[in-house]
Amino acid sequence: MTPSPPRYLQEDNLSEECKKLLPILPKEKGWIGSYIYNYQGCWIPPRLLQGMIACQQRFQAEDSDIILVTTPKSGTTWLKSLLFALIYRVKHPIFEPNHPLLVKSPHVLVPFLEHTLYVDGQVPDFSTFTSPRLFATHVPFASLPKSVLDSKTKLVYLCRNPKDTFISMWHFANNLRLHHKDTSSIHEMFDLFCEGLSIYGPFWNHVLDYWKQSIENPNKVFFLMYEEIKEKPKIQLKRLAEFLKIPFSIEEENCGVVDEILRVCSFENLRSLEVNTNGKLSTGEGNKAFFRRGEIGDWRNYFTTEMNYKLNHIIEEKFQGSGLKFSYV
Ligand code: PAP
Repeated sequence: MTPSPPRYLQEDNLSEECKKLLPILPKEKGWIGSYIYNYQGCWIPPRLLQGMIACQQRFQAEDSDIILVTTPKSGTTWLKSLLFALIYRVKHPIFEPNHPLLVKSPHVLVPFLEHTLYVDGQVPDFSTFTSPRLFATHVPFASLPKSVLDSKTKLVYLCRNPKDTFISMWHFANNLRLHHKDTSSIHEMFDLFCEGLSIYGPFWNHVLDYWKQSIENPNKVFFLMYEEIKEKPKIQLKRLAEFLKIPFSIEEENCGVVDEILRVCSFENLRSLEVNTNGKLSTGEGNKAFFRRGEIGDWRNYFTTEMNYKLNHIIEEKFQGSGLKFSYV
């Protein structure tokens, strides 16, 4: 039996509101066969659009909430696990042999708002969430629920250099596309990415909007790159703890809490766990799809000189004057 694509990419049983909206939105073919629509400047498939709108209408942020915002394939799974371990380290000491991260996917422990909690227009049950509540989202700044902006909710933003982001997305899409009979080549997908046509894209707008917010409002938005965590994991984890106002104590540092969080959340450790090897998400994806290679610079194994030239040119054009610099490009 051919497995179905993940639930968030299916287009059946959409709400009446969403069905009415779709025909008036700009539409393009997505990477995986279904269409993506442009809403509030962001390219998004219908079911995620439904989730995004439901979330905008109904999500009531609390001052203590922490929301991880990422561009897809920038290391969301990694930062979800780091944040979970960091924030709940009193309730779940990292040395516990049955720590939740050892038995549950980071995507279950830190659910996406539009992608999981609101995707079918359901009313999420927040009663089981511990304060501070920790959520994730991929939505652009302009599409965040108003209550997130009006409250003291903190946003942790993560992106990754666009070349590795594209390669990671391309691999992920290839996995999903096995269920369709569509074989767009890397070049076709690359051209779409360059035109801004990627899920939650354009990539540059997503990154630049949060970058600007992190400069204007540094107590609200903490901006991180995948490469920065890879290069200096300990320093970045400690910065994150300080931003969230839960710094590590000297005792914790001396007892190796910081190192142990990094070890538990490392690619090698998470990938080898039973849950992340054989487990599946409720959306239908195998957890192992989120642990591919976990390295910087894999784009070098795939990019032609032309692709490199083209993306360099776009990076230069889109980010010039912003002060934002990607490394390893
Ligand atoms: P999502 O946005 O769909 O949730 P996300 O977790 O951002 O996916 O992307 C997965 C990428 O993070 C994969 O990158 P790759 O394709 O270049 O390999 C995955 O390997 C990487 N990744 C997952 N967990 C870790 C980790 N613990 N450390 C470093 N990289 C990781």
